[in-house]
Amino acid sequence: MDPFVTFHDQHSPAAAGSLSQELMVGLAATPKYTSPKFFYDRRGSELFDAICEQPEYYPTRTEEAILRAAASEIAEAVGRDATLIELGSGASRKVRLLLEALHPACYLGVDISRDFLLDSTRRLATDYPWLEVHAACADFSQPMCWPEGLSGERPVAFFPGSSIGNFTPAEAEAFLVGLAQLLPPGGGLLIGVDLIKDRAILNAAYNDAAGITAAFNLNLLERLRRDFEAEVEPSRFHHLAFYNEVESRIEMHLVSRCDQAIRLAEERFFFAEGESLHTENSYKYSVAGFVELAGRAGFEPCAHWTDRDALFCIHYLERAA
Ligand code: AVJ
Repeated sequence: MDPFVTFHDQHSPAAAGSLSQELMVGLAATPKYTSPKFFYDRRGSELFDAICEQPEYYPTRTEEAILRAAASEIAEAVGRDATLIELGSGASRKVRLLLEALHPACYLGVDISRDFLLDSTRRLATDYPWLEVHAACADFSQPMCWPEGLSGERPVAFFPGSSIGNFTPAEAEAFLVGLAQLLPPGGGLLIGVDLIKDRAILNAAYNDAAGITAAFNLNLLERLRRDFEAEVEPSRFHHLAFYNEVESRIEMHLVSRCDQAIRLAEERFFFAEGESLHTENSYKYSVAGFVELAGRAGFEPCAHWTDRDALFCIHYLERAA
């Protein structure tokens, strides 16, 4: 039997042209950059899942442990019959740790990776027959609106994995302002945020020994070839990731091994040997630092949960009236 998922397509194919435009703006900039959302084609989403299994990559297993340990407290804070909206739902694995305790009226998974989203929400609908499941293919880094027809008493956004760390603090604040506008007063935000910690732990997490993070980073170039018909040779770049203590962020780069050009559409972009393409930032926050940022965006802190080693934090906040 085909499990029932209501699909909302908010990511029009017309956006493909503007995606390629967006790539070209970053490639023409100094220093060169691309948005981390370009990592997540099907292969990229699979590689990201593999990163989460690496022993050095503590965020996923730590957040899952917190969710497991705090599920009933989280449920108490959030309340039953919510409309649970997961942003960047990916494999929809983490939400499973909450569904029994939370018993939401409805689940909406939002992700930019269409096939991946459909597969994972279908599995969810199969495993939780009592749950009304929706899927929205959307780029939530852009203004969006909730699709029609979601049941539930109160929308609660679930934004796990410290995905918020991909934004600069100013962007994160603007993003939360936009999110607050999508929520009624009293609407909730359950958000996972990676904590500032010893740099050795951070550097190891983004330089796993098995080379999965490197493959994830380099897949961006494979993807430029596959989906954007770029001329680029991924083996002419190498993975670089390090903690920038001043900015409280991990930076990921693809560093050119030689002087070369890559071609996208009709444009050529020149890289000197050693020049980098900045592919990702992953900001880290203190508990107080994040509460302050969310407060400026109109969210009031209700509760937060961390692990014993203070590696990761889950905050529950409510939109101020
Ligand atoms: C999905 C953005 C939270 O920053 O840790 C993991 C992505 N990049 N390893 C992170 C990522 C390299 C991840 N986020």
